[in-house]
Amino acid sequence: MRRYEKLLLSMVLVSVLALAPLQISYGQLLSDEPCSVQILVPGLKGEPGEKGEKGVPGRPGRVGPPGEMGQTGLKGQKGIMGHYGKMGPSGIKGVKGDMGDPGPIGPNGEPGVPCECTPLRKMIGEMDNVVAQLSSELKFIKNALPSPAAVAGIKETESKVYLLVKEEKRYTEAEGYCQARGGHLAMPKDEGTNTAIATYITDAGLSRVYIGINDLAREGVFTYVDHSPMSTFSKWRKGEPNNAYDDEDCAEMVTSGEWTDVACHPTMYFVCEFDKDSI
Ligand SMILES: [Ca+2]
Ligand SMILES: [Ca+2]
Repeated sequence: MRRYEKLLLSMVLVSVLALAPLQISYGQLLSDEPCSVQILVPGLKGEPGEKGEKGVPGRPGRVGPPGEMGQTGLKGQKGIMGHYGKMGPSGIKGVKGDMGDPGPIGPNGEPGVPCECTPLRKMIGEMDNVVAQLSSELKFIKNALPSPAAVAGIKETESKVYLLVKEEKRYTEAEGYCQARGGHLAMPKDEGTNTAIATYITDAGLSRVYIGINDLAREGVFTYVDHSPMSTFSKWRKGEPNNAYDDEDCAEMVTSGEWTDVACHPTMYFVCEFDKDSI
C-alpha cells in the first residue's frame, strides 16, 4: 500500500471516530425540537489561499504555418583564390616560325698546317676565274637575248664580248639592236680583236657580217659607229673602201677578216660587241 493511501485511510478512520459524538449530540438536539426544519447553507467564502508553486512546463504546441520569405541579404565579400586546376591536354602543332637573325661571328680558327699547296691554290684561282666568266656570260645571255636560237653563241676577248646575231637587219637596225642591249656593232681596233671576230664568222659558216664602221657623217672619213675616230688600225681589203655606185657608207667583215665598204640598206647578219665592265 502506497504512502498517500495509508494517509487517506487514516483520515477516514479519524473522521468516523470524530463524527460519532457529533451524531450523538445531533440526536439530542432533534429530541429537543422535533418539528423544526434545519436548513444547512454553505459558509462564507474563505480567504484566498497562498499562491501555489509554479507548475511544470506544458506539452509543446502544434507546428505553426511556414513564415514569409525574408528579405535578400547583402552581397558577401569576394572569396580567396581557389587552387590551380589540372594541366590541360597538349595543343596541336603550330606553324613553323620565321628564320631567326644571323648569330655573331665565331672566333678565328687555328692556323693551318703548311703544305705544298701552291699549285692547288693556283688551280683553284683559275677555276674561280672560269666560274666568274661563265657566270657573267650566262647573265649576259639571259639579259641580252630575245631568242637564244637566233644567236650562234658568243666570243670574247680580254675586255670585250662579241655576239653574232643571226637575224638579217639593215645597218642602222643592227646598230639599234646592239645598242638596245648595251653595246654597239663590233669595232675591231687591233689585229687580235679583228682576228677573233673573223674566226667567229668563219666558225659560224658565214661569209660576211656588218661591223661598226661607217662614213655616214662625212663621205670618205670612216669612223667607228660610236663616232670614235679610226686611229692606227684598219683592215680594208685591197681596193676598198671605194664607195661603189656612190652608195657605200657602211662596212662589212668577210671571213678573211678584211673589210669592205658596202651599202647600208641591204639586210645581213651582224656582230655586236659589249664591254665586259658593262655586263
Ligand atoms: Ca661612202
Ligand atoms: Ca666598196
